[in-house]
Parts: sequence; structure tokens; C-alpha cells
Amino acid sequence: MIKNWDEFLLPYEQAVEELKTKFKSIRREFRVMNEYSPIEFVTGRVKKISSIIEKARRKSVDPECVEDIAGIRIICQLVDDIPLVVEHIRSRNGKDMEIVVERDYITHMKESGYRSYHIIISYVVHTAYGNKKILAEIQIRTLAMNFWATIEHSINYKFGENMPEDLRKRLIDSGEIASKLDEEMSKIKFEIVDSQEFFMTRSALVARVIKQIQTLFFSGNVEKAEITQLQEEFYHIREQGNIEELKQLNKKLELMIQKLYLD
Ligand code: 0O2
Ligand code: 0O2
Repeated sequence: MIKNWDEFLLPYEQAVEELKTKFKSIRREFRVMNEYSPIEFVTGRVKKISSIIEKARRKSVDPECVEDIAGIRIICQLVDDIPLVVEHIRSRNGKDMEIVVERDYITHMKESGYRSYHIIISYVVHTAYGNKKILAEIQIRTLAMNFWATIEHSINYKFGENMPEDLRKRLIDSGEIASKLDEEMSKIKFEIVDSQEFFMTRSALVARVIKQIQTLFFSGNVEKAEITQLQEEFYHIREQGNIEELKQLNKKLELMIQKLYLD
């Protein structure tokens, strides 16, 4: 019997925050490198007290044995990203987390039509009162799987066991459509990854060029007319969208700045 739920939930809240930060930072690292990230976004939540009590009762276990009190959801764009994220988590096994069990509901879709890859981990939280080992669930799924699961979850919540048969069938059918969408997206994976990397590289270059023109301007050692000319050159290239010309302009500005500080 849990006397103080706030105290009981504290390490789970901390675990959710820490795990969210850890997986979000992987995405950030890819972005800094202008590379496609297998992680699109990360969310997390601590299960509601009423749901913990209900689940513990249903499974005849103590609340701390409920595996998903702390839950992290990692959303990927493509199905092919999922094994990469799973491998990444496996590579952390025995380091900052321990894998307890993996459940592949993608190869083995649930009867409801639910698809996702689940990994239950045990995770140590360092608190002011010492270390506490807790269980956490990581769900890895695509945007399409997430769309389907979110809608199905809310319909399920409303109807529970009493879901009308035709609605259940429609949900199973729409799950198949979501699965088909994932398949189709996988077929154009190269174009998706390539265009997103192109977009990130171009944005990073644009930001660098603007910063370098500012550096030249604020140095006070470049004629105003020359700055205006560089700006016009930049606007012209940006509108044309030619990345090679943008790279050349960036290089030219780098050299101008180097020269400025060498002289
Ligand atoms: P960014 O730079 O937008 O990726 P927080 O505590 O605020 O860090 P929290 O409370 O978990 O995060 O927020 P939430 O609502 O669970 O969402 C977490 C992140 O997922 C947020 O990004 C949302 O923008 C992003 N997100 C949620 N739903 C979607 C979605 O359908 N599509 C996409 N692409 N992103 C989504 P951040 O943390 O603000 O950072
Ligand atoms: P929440 O917080 O509402 O998402 P179970 O006995 O099925 O309740 P079990 O055996 O502990 O749970 O684990 P399982 O089935 O591997 O994973 C449970 C979680 O996976 C659920 O959490 C859902 O988030 C998700 N899930 C599993 N099956 C389905 C499904 O058919 N549809 C949807 N939308 N989600 C599913 P909870 O308990 O619902 O909590």
C-alpha cells in the first residue's frame, strides 16, 4: 500500500526527464552535423495514479512492478529508423540502463492492429536520498504508427470493452493503411533523407553566410559599399537556391575574415 504517492512518483518523474533529455540530445547531435536523425521527436509521461492502481490490480502485482509508470516514446520518420534506435539502446545496455525485455509488436502486430517496438529497461535514478532502481518503458514507433495508436487509444478509452464491431474493424483496416504508408515511405527513403539533409545543409550555410557578413560589417575595416555588394550577392544566390554558389560565397567570406585578422 503506497502512503505517499508524490514521494513514490518522484524517481519516475526524474527518470522521464533524464531519458527524454538523453534521447533528445541524440537528435540534436545529428542536427548539428546536418545529418538525418533516426529520431524525429521524443515525448514522455508518468502514468496517472489511477492507471497505475488499475494496472497493478489487473496484473496482481505491486505498483513498483508496473513496467510503464515511467514511459518514453521515441518517434521515427521511417520504419528503417526503428532498428537503428533499438541498436542504440542495446549499445547502452549495462551502461546507463539495463534492458529487461524487448517486445516487437511490429513483426508481431497486436490483435488490435497496434504496432510499436517496446523496450523495458531498469534505470537507476540518483536522488537526494540515495539511488533508486526503477523500471521504464521505451516505445519506439513511426509517425504513422503513432498517429494510429493515438487515435485508437482515445477511441478505446471511450468504449473500452464495448467498442462497436464495425468501429473495431475500421480501426484494424486503418492500421493496415498506416502500415502501407510506412512501406511506401521506406521505398522513397533515399529521397526523404537526401532532401532533409540538403535542407539542413542549406540552412546552416545561409546562417553562416549571414554571420560572416555581420562579422565583416562590425569589424569596421570593410567599406560599406563592399558590404552592400556582398549582401546583394547573398540575396541573389539565396533566391536562386544554388548550394554550390552558396558554398563559394561562404568560402570567400571565410577568406576575407581570415585576411582581416592576419593583416
Ligand atoms: P523540438 O525542438 O520542437 O523538437 P518538454 O518537457 O517541453 O521538453 P514535453 O513536455 O515532453 O517536452 O513536450 P511534448 O508535448 O511531449 O513534446 C515533446 C516534443 O515533441 C516537443 O518538441 C514537440 O514539439 C514534439 N512533438 C510533439 N508532437 C509532435 C508531432 O506530432 N510532430 C512533431 N514533429 N513533433 C512533435 P520540443 O521538446 O519542444 O523540441
Ligand atoms: P498509456 O499510458 O495509456 O499508454 P497491457 O496489459 O496491454 O495493458 P502490458 O502488458 O504491460 O500492458 O504492456 P504492453 O501491451 O506491451 O504495452 C502497454 C502500452 O503499450 C500501453 O500502455 C499503450 O501505451 C501501448 N499499447 C499496447 N497495446 C495497445 C493498443 O492496442 N493500442 C494502443 N493505442 N496502445 C497500445 P497503457 O497501459 O495503455 O498506458
